[in-house]
Amino acid sequence: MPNVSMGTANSGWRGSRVVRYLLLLVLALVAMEYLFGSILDASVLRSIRHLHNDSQSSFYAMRFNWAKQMTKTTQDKNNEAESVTVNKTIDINIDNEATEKDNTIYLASRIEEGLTNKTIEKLISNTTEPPLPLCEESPSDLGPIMANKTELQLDYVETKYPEVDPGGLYAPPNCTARHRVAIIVPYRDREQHLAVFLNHIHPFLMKQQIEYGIFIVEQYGNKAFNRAKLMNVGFVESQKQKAGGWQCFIFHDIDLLPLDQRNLYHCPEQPRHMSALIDKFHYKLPYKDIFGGVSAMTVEQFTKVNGFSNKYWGWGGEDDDMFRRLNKMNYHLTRYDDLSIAKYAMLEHKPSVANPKRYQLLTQTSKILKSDGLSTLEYKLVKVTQHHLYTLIVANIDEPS
Ligand code: NGS
Repeated sequence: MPNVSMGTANSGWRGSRVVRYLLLLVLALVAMEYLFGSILDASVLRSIRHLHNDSQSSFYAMRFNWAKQMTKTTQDKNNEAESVTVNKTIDINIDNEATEKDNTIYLASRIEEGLTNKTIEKLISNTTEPPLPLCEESPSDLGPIMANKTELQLDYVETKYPEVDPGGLYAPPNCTARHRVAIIVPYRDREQHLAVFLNHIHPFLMKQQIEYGIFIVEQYGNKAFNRAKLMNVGFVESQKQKAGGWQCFIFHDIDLLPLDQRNLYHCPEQPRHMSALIDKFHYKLPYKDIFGGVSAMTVEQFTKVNGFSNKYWGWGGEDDDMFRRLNKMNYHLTRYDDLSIAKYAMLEHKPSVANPKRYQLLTQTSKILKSDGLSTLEYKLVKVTQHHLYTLIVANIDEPS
């Protein structure tokens, strides 16, 4: 009997011990779950917080830009050029500290796992601040500036202007820009000019509080230079790079540096010739109808005239051809009333080889306008690369088109 009672007492004691162990186990599980959950949450939050936060970090701008590029690339996986763009931007990112690298890997792996565009957009849209006020049409502190023509190393210039996003893209940080402007620069073998041009043009444009991108369009191969066809390529390719597209195009020789910030890089109602007065020509307009050097056209104006002619190989005439196209389509060339605003400095270079056919071509402009230009443009895109201060578009334009 005592054994029985002892047994009963023992089993009662054992029973309550089991209950206590069970309780402890449950508590431990709850604690582990709590901790485990927190760890998981924290890792996700750390990555997302990186997208949301940290406005002091200049890396933020790059990452944000990269995420935007990712969105774009997932929309068009067949476009090799855009993939190149993304790779380049990732290269820039992975130079940064380890945690940022982890976050890049995290985001990249999520994208590989098949994260949809929508989800990425959601991550991005969560970062969107309330809309900023509109920028001023013409900021009040603009005025004449000097041009530094001294030789510079491109690598050095590329280390300047951290406020510019990869690809030479910029939007004012404190206001919403009124103008979205693509600067199209035809290019070949002028690295010296490129460095001086970028060093001058970025601070000049930032001061005007516009949203802009610098597109250097390089001719591949050895055929005679075709400035006008490169402009057409720049127009088409830069539009592909910009969600919603650019509204205004400034076609810009690389050897011209604007000397007055009041020379606004916008597109007025009629096409504007910007580079009226150049130091090399003693600040005198060479002739009334000149449309070369730097000129501004809206998307509508440029497409209505079917872009530039593709037929001008070698120096001269292609800008006069554009002048005729504009007249033919009932546009008229404009300049600033106060011409002193339109002053430029020209960088030294060897004279280019003139196109002997240019005068003959000019006699045909109005007849062939519709069958020569954007509508018949043919080229092979060699590559598109985002450098810090510019997007480089290399194109083989050898096809006669
Ligand atoms: C004209 C050219 C234009 C050129 C302008 C100024 O003679 O293409 O000179 O050139 N027209 C013809 O040759 C038909 S500049 O001295 O600024 O390089 O833009």
